[in-house]
Amino acid sequence: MYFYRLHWAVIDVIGAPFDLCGKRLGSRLGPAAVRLAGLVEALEALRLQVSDRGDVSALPAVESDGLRNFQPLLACVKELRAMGLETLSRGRIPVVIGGEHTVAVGGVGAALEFFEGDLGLLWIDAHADINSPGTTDSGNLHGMPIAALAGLPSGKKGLIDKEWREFQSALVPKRKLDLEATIWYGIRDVDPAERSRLAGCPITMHDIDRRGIEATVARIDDWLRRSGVRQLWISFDVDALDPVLAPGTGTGVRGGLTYREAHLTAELIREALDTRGCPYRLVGVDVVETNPLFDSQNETAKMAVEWVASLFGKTILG
Ligand SMILES: [Mn+2]
Repeated sequence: MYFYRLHWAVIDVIGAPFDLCGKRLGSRLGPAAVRLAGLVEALEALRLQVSDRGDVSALPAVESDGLRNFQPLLACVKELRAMGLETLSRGRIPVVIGGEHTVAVGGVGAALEFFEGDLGLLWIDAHADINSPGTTDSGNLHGMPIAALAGLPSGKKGLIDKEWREFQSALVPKRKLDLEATIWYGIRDVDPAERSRLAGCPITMHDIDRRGIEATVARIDDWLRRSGVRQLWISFDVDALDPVLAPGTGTGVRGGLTYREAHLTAELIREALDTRGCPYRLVGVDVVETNPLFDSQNETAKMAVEWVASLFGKTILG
């Protein structure tokens, strides 16, 4: 067991300007947009100590017969994983700015290793992101990060299978993501092959409409307590938000979270984390899929910054 003391209030911001495994290019500009929207300043205003570690390197696209742009992705997530491990070992909280959602495997993989698999994952997203190479329609790896983290097989043969295995062994050799400790939140565009894989706690937009945010976040808290994990990683894809509010993403799906719903979610998660005796703690965050090429006046990046500030304790009356 690691002796681990969390220096609450110390955050490492890490940019991952990678977008070669998605549908549209442009989220490589996400880290710059989110920084310009004031991420570091917003966290500092909450009296948190923040250090901006800069960006991991992003290689150019390559032609191959295997998974599309697999090599640049592998290089990016390996570097991110190493930085994530360093941040965690110093007792700090990594806040990773994407880039597309594949970059989440870097940070989540690092946390799985560091905490020896004792990790819950809250995946806030329009999509379930649990395709594997054998089930995907698009072939885009950005729809597969959860399958990779959970150690699901590729369902393919040859080079694609070899690369998929290489990807998984580079991320989490032993401690895979436990799908029973995975919570999806805000999903509304789920492929048929993905439905049977949603083992943990899938919360759709329908569930949120029906029960409301407060009851739904209580369910998340309950699920985490029952699953027994002591660490939580939150992966926030801005496409969870309604595209009317947050157009700056390449993967928008109508019918997402409103501004108030998104903030109430973050505020209530913070409340749960700050409740005396809460058995789990927040150890890492991703903010991904911000794509300024589709945005209007950087609104989506600003929204992302405000959301992260709410998650870290910003309230209306302070
Ligand atoms: Mn996603």
